[in-house]
Amino acid sequence: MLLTNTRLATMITGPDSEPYGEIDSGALVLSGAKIEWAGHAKDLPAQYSSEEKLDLEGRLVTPALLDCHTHIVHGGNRASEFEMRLNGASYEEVARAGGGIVSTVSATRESTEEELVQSALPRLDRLISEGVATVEVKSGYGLDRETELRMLRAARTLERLRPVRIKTSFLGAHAVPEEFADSADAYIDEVCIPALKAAHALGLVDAVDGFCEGIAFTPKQIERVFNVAGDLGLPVKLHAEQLSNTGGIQLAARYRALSADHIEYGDSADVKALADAGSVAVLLPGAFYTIREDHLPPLQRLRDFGVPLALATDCNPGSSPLTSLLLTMNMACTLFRMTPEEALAGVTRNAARALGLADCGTIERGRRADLAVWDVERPAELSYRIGFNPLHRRIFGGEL
Ligand code: DI6
Ligand code: FE
Repeated sequence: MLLTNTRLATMITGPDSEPYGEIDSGALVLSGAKIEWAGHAKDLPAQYSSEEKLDLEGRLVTPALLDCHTHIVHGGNRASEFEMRLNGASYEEVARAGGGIVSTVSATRESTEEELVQSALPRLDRLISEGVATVEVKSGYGLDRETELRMLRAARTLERLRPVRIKTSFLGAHAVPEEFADSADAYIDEVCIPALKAAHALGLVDAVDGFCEGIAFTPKQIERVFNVAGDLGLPVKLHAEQLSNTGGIQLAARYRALSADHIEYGDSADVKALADAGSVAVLLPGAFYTIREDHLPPLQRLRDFGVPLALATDCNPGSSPLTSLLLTMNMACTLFRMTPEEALAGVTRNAARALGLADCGTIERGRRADLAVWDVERPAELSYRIGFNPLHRRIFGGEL
């Protein structure tokens, strides 16, 4: 199929290329699930001119978006806790009313696999409606073997129910469950690691994640999980330096993590370690906004060291009940002062890299034909608007 009359933001950029790798009068040839040819319309090889044509009427085509950090599979929500807080309830009162992460763990444990799937679908559909083709989904609200596996199975099921690619991350080291209060080490050894091995044996795990933080796990505890990931041949990533600096980024870099995520409290040495490791920095402005954080991630340092920047929703019921990647891009520009070009690279090329995917995220020959067609004049509009969805159509694996 030949797509004509279009502008392409290829997102292949370098010192000599146009911003966004933009091609003004572009054409695209798709063959099966892949891009066969992309470039200036005037350079289109004659052999393709007899293909079935789709006139895009001058619209902008970008790579389809990727949400590379989500917790969209979970039970319940925390709206009542949100409301209690805004009515003046203290942290203790919220906790006594069963609030916080433990309430999501209880709700998830009480949910069947089918219920987890059904409650995740509307969130997934919101993402897809904005041109998303790949979504990473974490476990981490089960914190027991059975429920962690159920979350991951639900995540895999989503891929069968919608035209979308799902990448799973095992996040058993997300929080210490109540039954292991004060024995986080025992939780890691007796539950988290055996659950990871079981999930891997069932083919449910694409990567291993953890929450390295004062309120969660220490680098030493995460390291034990990462060692098992290494034995199983699984890549790692880490929630690091979100609320304080506990050495998570350094650990992630030592294990050549795909990404370090949040990283508001990362310092210069941390940024250098990420650069040396080739890891992606995944910034999550939805969580920054929701918890009203005021410590900005070290953006200029990350740029100076050439660390690839990705963006994601962090969609979760506590710190980021956000299901819009376009709004995420706007927040990254407004709150973090990222440029619209960085924001688009953050949900395409660099998000693919954060997931270890080499077959998508840019528009070029041989890549998957996962594309988004937008009713916009220029790519910056994708980041500029607040709560507006200009998607014209999405192409997934070459399918309109
Ligand atoms: N970082 C966060 O902000 C959330 N988890 C994490 O690893 C909080 C999750 C929740 O409150 O449900
Ligand atoms: Fe998260």
